[in-house]
Amino acid sequence: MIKSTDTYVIGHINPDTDAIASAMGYAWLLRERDNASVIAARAGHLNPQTTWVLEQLEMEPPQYLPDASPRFAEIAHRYDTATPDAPLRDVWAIASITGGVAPVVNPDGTPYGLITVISLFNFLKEKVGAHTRNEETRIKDIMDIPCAEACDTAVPQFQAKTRIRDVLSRILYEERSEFWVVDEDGRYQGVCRQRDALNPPRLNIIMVDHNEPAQALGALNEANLIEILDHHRLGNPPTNAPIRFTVDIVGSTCTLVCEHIAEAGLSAPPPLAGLLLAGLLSDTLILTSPTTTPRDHKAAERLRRWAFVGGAPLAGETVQSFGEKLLQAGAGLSSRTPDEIVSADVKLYEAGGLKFGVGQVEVTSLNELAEHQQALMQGLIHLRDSKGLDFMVLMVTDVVRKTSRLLLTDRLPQLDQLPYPPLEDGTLRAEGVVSRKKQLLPTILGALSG
Ligand SMILES: [Mn+2]
Repeated sequence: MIKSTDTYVIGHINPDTDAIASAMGYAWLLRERDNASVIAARAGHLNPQTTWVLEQLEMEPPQYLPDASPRFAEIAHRYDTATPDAPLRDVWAIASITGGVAPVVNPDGTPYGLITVISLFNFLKEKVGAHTRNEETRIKDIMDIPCAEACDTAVPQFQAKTRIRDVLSRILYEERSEFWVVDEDGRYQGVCRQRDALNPPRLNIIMVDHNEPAQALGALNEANLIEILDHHRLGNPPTNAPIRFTVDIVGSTCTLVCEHIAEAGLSAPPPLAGLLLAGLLSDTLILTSPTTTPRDHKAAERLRRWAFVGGAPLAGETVQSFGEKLLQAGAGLSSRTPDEIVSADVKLYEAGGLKFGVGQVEVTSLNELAEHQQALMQGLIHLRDSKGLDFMVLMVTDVVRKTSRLLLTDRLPQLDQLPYPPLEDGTLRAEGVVSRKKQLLPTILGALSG
């Protein structure tokens, strides 16, 4: 259950291993060091590499949080309930405590009706009459009547997981000011008040491994952004208050998390250390990508020491052996559909008046490209059209030979000056290019602005 009193550490959409691992690692550090109520989350589905590594380490994936818009669960008050045959005095007691509302719930858990100030007034009006001709009716007798008779049975119901803003206009135009909150089976979860729906509590969000709203979970502007920990180019949203902001030139966000853990005088438990090492080795292609810095080597050394101890899931591995299995687990064009491959690790950008996406897929040999090239191009065109982009690029990266080939949906004149020679099969040869953020993206941005 998503709760606004918690803080969520979350990586980018289309999460890769660094995004998942850094969120889990940083959430752990904040709990361990600060005793904070912090939970790791993910903004999308796991890729095959991350799935593989979590299985190896016997770890659960973080909680799925596709958007930050507050939901009814956030504002549901779980008031005490009565059954429809209970005497009115029972619900009167509840309503006296809650400020005029009492839920009447069927024995199967579904709502029967709400006792509200208005429903009570209407009920008394009926019993006593407009001209108090029944004024001798005693309160004691009224209190013996089953509460079902005093209920409003037409109160709208909202599911706990429904976003409040999606039905806000309905709530605003409704005469009533209290509503049911129910679960997926229509069972009582609580009562919400109109005033709470107008000003719901915001989720606290810490962004890791990204800082651009376009790469973030949905409705980021409906959350409190409280911190950013990242290693990408800047494109961060404005905030109302100062926030802790760390963007540094290292090969992975897991490197930054590892440094913070060490600075706190702590050591990550072996499975978490293995996961952080996986994020680091995945982003740096086992410390060979041009994004790799001495700090990444130092972090890998530290994580290796924590992760490969006797009795741990990765006992007996080396950085190289673990890294190779990891890259192998995410690689290949055969195990997924072309649509899955092109959308699994895609990032969207805007520059020079053009919207575009850059996807990346890893292979252990470029020989397998020819067989899948046409299908991948179809997948890229689908994605371009469904996202309303001007063009799509797919980086097919050979993680063994550390080089890439590029598939480009559109031969725009601006892209003619890219320094990658076209080959006979229509792909571009990007010799030695393995990093989207440090090599390919700056080159494309340069071409579009030039
Ligand atoms: Mn990263």
